[in-house]
Amino acid sequence: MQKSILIIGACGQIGTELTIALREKYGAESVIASDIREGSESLMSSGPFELLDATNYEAIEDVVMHYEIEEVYLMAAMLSATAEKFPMRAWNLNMNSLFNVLNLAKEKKVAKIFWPSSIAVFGPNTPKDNTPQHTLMEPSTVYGISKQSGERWCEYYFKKFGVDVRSVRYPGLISWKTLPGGGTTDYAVEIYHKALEEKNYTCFLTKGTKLPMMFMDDAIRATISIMDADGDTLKIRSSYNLAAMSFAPEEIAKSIKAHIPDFEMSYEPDFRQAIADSWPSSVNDSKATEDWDWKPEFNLEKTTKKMLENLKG
Ligand code: AKB
Repeated sequence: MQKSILIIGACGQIGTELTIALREKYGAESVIASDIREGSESLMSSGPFELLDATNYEAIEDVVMHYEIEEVYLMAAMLSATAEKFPMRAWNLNMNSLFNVLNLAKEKKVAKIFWPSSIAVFGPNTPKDNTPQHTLMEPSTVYGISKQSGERWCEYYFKKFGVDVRSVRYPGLISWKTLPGGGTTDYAVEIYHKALEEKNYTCFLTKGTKLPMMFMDDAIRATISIMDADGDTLKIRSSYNLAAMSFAPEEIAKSIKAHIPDFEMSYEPDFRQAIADSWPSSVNDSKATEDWDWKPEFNLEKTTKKMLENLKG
């Protein structure tokens, strides 16, 4: 099936792999990658690219009209750790970019939107284990507040204006093609690079900090499958809980040690510890399974094997 897709924030950790996956599915010329900066050679050479500021409504509108875009994936955002350093910049980027695409859909200039939320919508008063879809939230980080507000706005635009917006709450994402930037769960990617390069890693979270995580292939599959789902089956238009595995730093270290026996890890927790402590240890994603058949494929062992194989090259 042919359709015209715009990815905003295509050069980041998720955007890079999403662009490649969508180009494989719909054809390179149908998927327009865009970002405020250019991305990897493989992304730039695999199809059309536009330099685009996600906070500039007119610029997005021009690209949408030029390519007759039907679907927008808005992947541009400032993540949790950086957002604590630049609260107003984070708020402006995360909220204005969302309003831009919601308003384009409200004006019927695009038909469907994907917008990512995060486990950061939960806060210190949320039940920590097997966190339900609907529960007390009260996020205590700038990033979490922006994602929680974004969820409310998505649901509002769906109910009030019929905007077809779809969303999942990503856990920490582990990938080898592109490094993450500015998140609290980034340690779970850095650790593989350091294990191969230096055989040791100093973790910025302490032992026992168990967080929900997911391998990128699962995240991309979830993203494409919620966008492919029949809209009538999607009962949640804020954002779906999404889960695959949960682990603490010492558990990922152990899984790496099974492949690199002399790998050592030490702990030097910094300001990101407080962010991690405010998030759930595991989330319940049964609504995603019920409504659009979500099922993860990667556990920690499979993820470690894939990461080390691919990073070794
Ligand atoms: C972060 O750590 O900020 C992100 C997230 C969990 O949304 N990876």
